[in-house]
Amino acid sequence: MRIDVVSIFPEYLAPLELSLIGKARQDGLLDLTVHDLRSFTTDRHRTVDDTPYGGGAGMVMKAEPWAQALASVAAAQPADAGSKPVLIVPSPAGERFNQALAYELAEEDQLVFACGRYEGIDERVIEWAEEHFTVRPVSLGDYVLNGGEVAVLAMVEAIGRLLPGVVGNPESLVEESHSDGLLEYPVYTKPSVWRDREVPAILLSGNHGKIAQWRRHEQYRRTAERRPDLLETFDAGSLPRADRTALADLGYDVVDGRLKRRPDSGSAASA
Ligand code: JD8
Repeated sequence: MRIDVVSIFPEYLAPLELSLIGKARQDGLLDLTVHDLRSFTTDRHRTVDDTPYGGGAGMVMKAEPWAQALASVAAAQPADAGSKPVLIVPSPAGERFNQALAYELAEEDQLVFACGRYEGIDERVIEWAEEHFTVRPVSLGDYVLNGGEVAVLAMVEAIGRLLPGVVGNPESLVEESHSDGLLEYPVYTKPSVWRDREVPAILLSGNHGKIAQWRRHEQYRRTAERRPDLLETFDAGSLPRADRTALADLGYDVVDGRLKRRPDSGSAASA
């Protein structure tokens, strides 16, 4: 996969030279280039912003440098590529980024990330970009950041780790939080007793079937307690009886392959 990032703070993306993503780049699994938007300005002051039409506080990012930068990146798309590159525009007004979108984007040949700053990018850039890209405004979450770089760091890591060969043991991707629609189970390591706190005995039993069942039930408990919204879309179509019993203990019944919370079931934490 090829990833291009455009930002006025290219050094903000330096963490992508480290750890798993950095190694993937060194190993040729990920071709990632960061571009300085100011390289695409033509005035002496390398101007990228101006005052907003209609008034209001702050500045807006000028359209022309963005068009020059994005056209330059789009041109780098290999000629044989079947589809337009995807342009991801981090924005508090975007669709929510989640694991499903990470998996979807990990299938693309090329991703381009446009890191806005100030009050945002002139909207005409987004309209113009539709001719050259599949444009996806994407939000990291329902809170306000000062620009798109933090979101790009998170998205590139979430997407990059899904690429073949990046994570040592692909099996570890299967059991992760959100990959199966649930939060992940708690993990423990040596010593088995730490400050008078013991590791759950089942994990020391060597009974792998029971351990897998305990971990799954812990996923249900944690998800019911911390992210009940995820249980609304969880596919409960083919659960073993023990799982249905564990969910019933948490106040959830399986109805037509979906989980339905019993009105009288109080909070999951008290289950
Ligand atoms: C891009 C400029 C700052 C946003 C005036 C504060 C993503 N989940 C998210 N929250 N915030 C962003 C985000 C914020 C950005 C830009 C992404 C470009 N800002 C602006 C509008 C209000 N300032 C984001 N992904």
